[in-house]
Amino acid sequence: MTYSSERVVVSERVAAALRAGAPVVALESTIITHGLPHPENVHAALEFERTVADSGAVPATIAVIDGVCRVGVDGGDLERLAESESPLKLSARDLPVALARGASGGTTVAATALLAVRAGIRVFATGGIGGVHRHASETFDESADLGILASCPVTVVSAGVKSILDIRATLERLETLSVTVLVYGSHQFPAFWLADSGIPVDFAVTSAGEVAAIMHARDALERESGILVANPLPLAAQLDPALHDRLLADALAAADAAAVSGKEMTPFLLDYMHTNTGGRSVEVNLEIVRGNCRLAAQIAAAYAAGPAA
Ligand code: PSU
Ligand code: MN
Repeated sequence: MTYSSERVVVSERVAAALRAGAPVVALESTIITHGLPHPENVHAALEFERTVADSGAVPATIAVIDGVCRVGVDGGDLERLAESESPLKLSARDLPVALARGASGGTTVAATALLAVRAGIRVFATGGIGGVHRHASETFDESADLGILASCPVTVVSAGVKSILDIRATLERLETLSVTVLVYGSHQFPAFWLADSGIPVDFAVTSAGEVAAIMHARDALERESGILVANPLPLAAQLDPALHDRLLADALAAADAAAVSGKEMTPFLLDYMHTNTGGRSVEVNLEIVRGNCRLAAQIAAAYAAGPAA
């Protein structure tokens, strides 16, 4: 069933696809407003939608525009959001405030997952989800993405989490929160720009159909928990590990020196990495999201075909 009100509006195209039981893939928008530099973000927003469409599913980019949650933002609004000077970063707890104030902003994985499920969308593609930050034992800085994934029956396709985070702690929290973790084509959890974080996981999957079968099994158990599908980029496409390690150390030191904290932390570290790799990390980032869009579309199609008899 599609959900629509003055506050949450599902676009005609997305609503029609959902009514027809056709595959739909949600896309987040904080990656556009805070995850990628301008002007690559403008092209990226439209390109991710095209990649999903070319792979056989209907894209539904989710964002808040003038106090309305849009499930399926139109191209003009998306460009306007990507070009805005100081856009808001809206996680789940920020949505009520943005709506009441008529504000616009990019929705994080947490906020996007909530709105996607509310609209009846079960598959979601992004670059990397948020997670547990380094030194979280002192700062308590853990993304709301993890808690929301625990309570939303959505399958998120991401390249794991970025190495700016504490990947091991993030996986521990995902276990505690009972989020199912699958790695596509490998037993090693990826580290976003790098194909392998060095941390093994229990379950590798090798096809979209296998993920869909796991989603249907979760439904049969009447569980409302999310599934994380980590999709490593091909080894040949990864960022040079030596460059990666050097930049990461510099980025963390810069964040420390600038006393960055809270919701500014993720955008600060990403921006540092992007501006100091001469665009190379942005290219890798874009390639990762394209791959995740393709896999998410295949999973959505397999899931829409229904449980195997
Ligand atoms: N990780 C990335 N790129 C991103 C984000 C995370 O590699 O753009 C964004 C996502 O929208 C994610 C959010 O949901 O940052 C997490 O922010 P926080 O850690 O403040 O919850
Ligand atoms: Mn945080």
